[in-house]
Amino acid sequence: MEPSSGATVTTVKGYACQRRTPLQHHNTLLTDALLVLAENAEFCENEGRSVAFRRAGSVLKALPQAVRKMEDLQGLPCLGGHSQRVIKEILEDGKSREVEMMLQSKQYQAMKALTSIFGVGVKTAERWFREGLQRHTDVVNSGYKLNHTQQAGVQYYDDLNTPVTKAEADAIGQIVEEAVQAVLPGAEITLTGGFRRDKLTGHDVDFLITHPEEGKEEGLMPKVVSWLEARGLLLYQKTNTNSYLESTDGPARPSHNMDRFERCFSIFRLERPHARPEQHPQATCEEQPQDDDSARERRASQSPGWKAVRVDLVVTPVSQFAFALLGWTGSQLFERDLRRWAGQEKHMSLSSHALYDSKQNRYLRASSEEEIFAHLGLEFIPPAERNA
Ligand code: DCP
Ligand code: MG
Repeated sequence: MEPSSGATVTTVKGYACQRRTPLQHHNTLLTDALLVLAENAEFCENEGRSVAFRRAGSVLKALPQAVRKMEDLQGLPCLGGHSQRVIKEILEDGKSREVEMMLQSKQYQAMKALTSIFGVGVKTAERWFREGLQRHTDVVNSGYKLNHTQQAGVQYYDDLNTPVTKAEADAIGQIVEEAVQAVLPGAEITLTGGFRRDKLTGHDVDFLITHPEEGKEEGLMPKVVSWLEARGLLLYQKTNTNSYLESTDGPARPSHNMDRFERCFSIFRLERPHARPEQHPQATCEEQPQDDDSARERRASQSPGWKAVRVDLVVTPVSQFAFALLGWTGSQLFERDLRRWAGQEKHMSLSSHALYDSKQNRYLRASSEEEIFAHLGLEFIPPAERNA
């Protein structure tokens, strides 16, 4: 259909991995609303619907200008009827009633609060909500038995829900670098995730660790963890060895190295710059149970000399490094569409470990992200433009 006169016509490709999506864009009012709908669908365990709203939002992020009228949307991919209705309402009234109501709803608010506890997924949050819990403090007061991860989640709730800054990510990077060099000289660490896409803040800090000589990285994670623990730098850690075999990454499995992929989910104890004299973490833990508003205010006013920060560490053999780097840089939607593009358009299977070509029946090697994009027949998109 020809766009009516006056419409700004923009061509946008259908897969997020074919588009350049900068961090700053021109349609935040619309994308924030679509994100609420996506989150709500996720809380209802409707992944398809959630991805559909995320895709619609992602297309708007890639536009070079603000959408002003519905005609501006002509020819754009991934905009379903529901997304278009919401966009129309916002363009006309400045807001969407559906989204406003959702933001006000007890269920949305509770699901948002409960799933923001580290270690709590949608299923658990849903059960707790049905049982009357609405906030993380309700969980503390409920007397429910929490697993090790959830205990850390409620204990460090305030810190873990305070965005991590780039400066904090860099400070953590120095610590990880020191730990890694101490246990395996010559090993290399790389900051990935949102910070590699130039985000200014994140919910965690993601690192890849490798060694230029294949095999040297084996068994590295437990040593790094011990080094950090011996210095009191970890408040929590859960190390998965062999995560590749357990993963559901599908057929993109190289026939070797796969049991060497190690991952550590952790919470670092990061000293604040110019911190006041040492306060031991245990002292604060013991204060936690009486977590009412006054307790929280008291804690905030006597903020300890350290901050709890979520950190993900991944050890990868150098032969898989480029795949791990591409897979861990994100964004999540960019990754999802890379895998979808590989499967649907190229008959290939992409994971954070390898790229398998089903037509040639072989793995395609790569030592850089550029080579992987080339294998996939895609123009290279730099990390800062993968904010889909
Ligand atoms: N990733 C993925 N699928 C998952 C988990 C992670 O594709 N199930 C990839 C894409 C993410 C990257 O790993 O961008 C890092 O995961 P994070 O959850 O840390 O996401 P970000 O770093 O992008 O966001 P934030 O800044 O909130 O940490
Ligand atoms: Mg991250």
